Amino acid sequence: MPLARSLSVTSLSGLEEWDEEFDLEDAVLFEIAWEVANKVGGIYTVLQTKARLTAEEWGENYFLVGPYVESNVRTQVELIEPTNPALKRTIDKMNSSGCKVYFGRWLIEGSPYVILIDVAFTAWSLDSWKSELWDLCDIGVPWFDREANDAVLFGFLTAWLLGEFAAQSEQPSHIVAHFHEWLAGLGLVLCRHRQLSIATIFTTHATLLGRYLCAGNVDFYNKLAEFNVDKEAGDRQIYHRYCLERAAAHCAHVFTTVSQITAIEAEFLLKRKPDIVTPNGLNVKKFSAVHEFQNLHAQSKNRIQEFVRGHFYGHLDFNLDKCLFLFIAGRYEFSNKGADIFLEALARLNYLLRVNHSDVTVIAFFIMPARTNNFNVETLKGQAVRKQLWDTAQTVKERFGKKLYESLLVGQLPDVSKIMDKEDFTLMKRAIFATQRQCQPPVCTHNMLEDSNDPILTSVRRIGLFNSSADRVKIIFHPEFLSSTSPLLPMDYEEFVRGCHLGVFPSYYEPWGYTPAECTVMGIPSISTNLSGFGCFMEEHIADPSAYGIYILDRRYRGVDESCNQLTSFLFQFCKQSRRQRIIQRNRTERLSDLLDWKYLGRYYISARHMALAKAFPDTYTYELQEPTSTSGFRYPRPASVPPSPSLSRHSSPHHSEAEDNDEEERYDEDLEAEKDRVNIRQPYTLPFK
Ligand code: U2F
Ligand code: UDP
Ligand code: G6P
Repeated sequence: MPLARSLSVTSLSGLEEWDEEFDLEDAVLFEIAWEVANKVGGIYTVLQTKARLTAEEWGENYFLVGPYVESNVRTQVELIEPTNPALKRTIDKMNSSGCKVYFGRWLIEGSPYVILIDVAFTAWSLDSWKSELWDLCDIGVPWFDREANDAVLFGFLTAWLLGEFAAQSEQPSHIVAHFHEWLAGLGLVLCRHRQLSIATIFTTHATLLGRYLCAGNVDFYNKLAEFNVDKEAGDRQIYHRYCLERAAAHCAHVFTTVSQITAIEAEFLLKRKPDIVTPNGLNVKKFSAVHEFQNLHAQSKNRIQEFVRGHFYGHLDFNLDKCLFLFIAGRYEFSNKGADIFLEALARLNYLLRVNHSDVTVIAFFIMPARTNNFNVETLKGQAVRKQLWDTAQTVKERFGKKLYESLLVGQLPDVSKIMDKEDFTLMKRAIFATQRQCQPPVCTHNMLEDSNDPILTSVRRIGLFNSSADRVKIIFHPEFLSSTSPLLPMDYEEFVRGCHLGVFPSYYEPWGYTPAECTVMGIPSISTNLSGFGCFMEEHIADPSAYGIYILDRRYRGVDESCNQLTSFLFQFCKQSRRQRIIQRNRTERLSDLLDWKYLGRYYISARHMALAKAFPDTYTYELQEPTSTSGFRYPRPASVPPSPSLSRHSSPHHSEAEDNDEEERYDEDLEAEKDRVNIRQPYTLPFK
C-alpha cells in the first residue's frame, strides 16, 4: 500500500533534507513509454535507473506500460498474472476484444510491474484509428511513416487500457499517467479528449524540431524565436509527428522536460513553457572502500592498454604508462554530438604536444555506431599478434623456469648464458618478425559501409591524424557499441569508461546527455558544454566545475573556432597534469555523484506527479508552488584543500612514484574531511520552479 511520501536524504553529503508530504493512498501510477523494457535511446536509461525509487514510493500501485517485443521479453521480463484485480479485469477484457496485452515484472532494480502491449497484433485497427485521429484533430499520418504508425497504435491502445482500468476500478482511484516523448504522447491526448478522470504528465526528452534543425546547418539558439515552426516541420516531412508532440505537450496537466535549456527550446518550438524541469538521474553505486573506484580505474585501464598493445603492434614506440585515454561515445550524430570540433581540437592538441616535446601520448576513442560489415582484418590481426607474443613469452618462461628449478634442485646457481637455448631464441625471433608491419595502425576497427563519405573518417583524412609515429595524438574509431563478448575489445561500456582518463562530449544539441553524467558517477572527469542539459545543471550547482573535473565548454557565446580553441586548451591542460593530480581530480569528480543520484533528483518527478494530482483532483490534493530564490539553490563550494589548477599544484618530488601517489591520495582524503567540516554545505534548497 502506498504511503504518504517523505524522503530523507541526509546521507547525500550535505544535500539538504527534503520533505514533501503527500497522501498517496488509493493513487495509482502508470508510466508510459516506447522504451519500457525496450532499449532504443536515453529514455530507456531514465526509466530503468529510476524504477527502484519509483517502485519504493508507489509499491504495488506502480505500472510501466510499453510495447511488447518478444526478444526483449525473453531476456528482461518475467511474465506473471496481474496482481491487481481491476487491472486483471482490464487486461482480460482487452485480450478478449482482439488485443494482446502481457503483464510481468521487469527484471531490473526495483522489479517494477510492466504491462506490455503487442501493437502489431492490433495493426488491423490502424486505418480506422487513423481516420478517428483525423476527425478528432486533423492530424493525418502518412502510411509510410512506420514509427508514427506505431505511435498511433500505441496511443489508442494505452488510452484504451487506462480508460478500461478507470472503469474497472471499484472505488474511484486517483490515477496518474505519465507519458514520455512524442511516441507515447497520443495516449495522453486521447485520455483528455475522452475526459477520463486521470492526472496526466508529458515529459519530452528533446523536441523533434530541435533535433532536426540542429542536425542541419542552422544557427539554432540565436534563431529560436524566429522559426516558423509549422513550415520547418513541413519542410522536414515531420509535420504529423510534430503535431502529435505539440498536442501532448498542450493537453497535459503537467508538462516537463529534462533541462532548462530544453525548457526554453520547448517554449519556442512547442509553444508551451514546461511547468517543471525533471533532470535525469542515475543509480549511484557506493563501494564500501572509498578508493574502490580508483582501483577499478587501474584494472580497466590495464585492459585498454592490452588492446592498445595489439592495435599498435610494430609501432609501440610510445610509453604506455604516459598514455592518456580520451573518448567520445553515443548516437552517431556527427555535429550534434560535437565529434566535429573534437577532431579539430585533437589536431591542434597534436601540434601543441609536438612543439612542446611532450612525452604524453593521447589515444582518442570514438565509440559511435555506424553501418559496417564487421571488424577489419588488420585490427583482428593486431590482437592475434599480441596474443602470440604473450604465448611465446609464456612458453620461454616455462622452459626457463624448469631449467632454473632443476639447477636449484642440485644445489647450483644456473649458468645464465646457457639457460636459454637456440630453440628459445628461434621462437622469440620468429615472434618478433611477426610484429613487422608495413602499414600504420588502422584508425577504424571495422569495415565501414560508407567509408568514403563517413564524416569521422573524412575529417581524419583532412586533419591527417593517421596514427603515425610522429603524432602524439592517435585515433581509434570503433563504429559499434562496446560489448564484453567482442573479440577485439572485450569490455562492456561501463568498464571501458572506468579505464579511460577523460570523456569528451562537446555537444551542440544535447537536452541532457547521460554520457558525461555516467562518467561523473564513476569518478572520471569529462568535458561537456553549456548547450547541454548536464553542463548547465553542473554549472548551476558547482562553484568551480573544472576543479571537480567537470569542464564546461562555451558553445553558446563563442564561435566554432573559439570553442575549438577552448577545447584544445582544456585538453592540453589535462595532458599536463601529473598522475597525482589526476588521482585527486578523480576523487573530486566522484564526490559529485550524490548530485546525480535519483535519490536526490527523483524529487522533481515526485513534484511533477503531485502537481498533476492537484490539478486534476483539486478537491483531494493541493500543491503549493515554491518560488525560486535569488540563488539557484545548493552549490558545491570550490575545493579548498588543494589548488585546482595543475600549474599551481605541488609535486612531492620531481619523479614521484606510484606509492607516493597513493599516499598523497590518502592525505588528500583527510584534507577533504577537514574541508567538509570547514565549509558548511548544508544550504537551503528551493525547487527551481519558474
Ligand atoms: C534524448 O535521447 P534519445 O533517447 O532521444 O536518443 P536516441 O537517438 O533515441 O537514442 C540514443 C540511444 O541509443 C542507444 C544508446 C543511446 O542511449 O544507448 N543505442 C544503443 O543502445 N544501441 C545502438 O546500437 C544504437 C543506439 C536526449 F537526446 C538525451 O540528451 C537525453 O539524455 C535522453 C534521456 O533524457 O533523451
Ligand atoms: N552507451 C552504451 N554503450 C556504448 C556507448 C554508449 O550503452 O558503447 C550509452 C551510454 O551509457 C548512455 C547512452 O549510450 O547511457 C547515451 O546517452 P546520452 O544521454 O548521452 O545521449 P543520447 O544518445 O540518449 O542522446
Ligand atoms: C588509481 C590507482 C592507482 C594508479 C592510478 C593511475 O588511482 O588506485 O594505483 O596509480 O589509478 O592513474 P592514471 O590517471 O595514471 O591512470
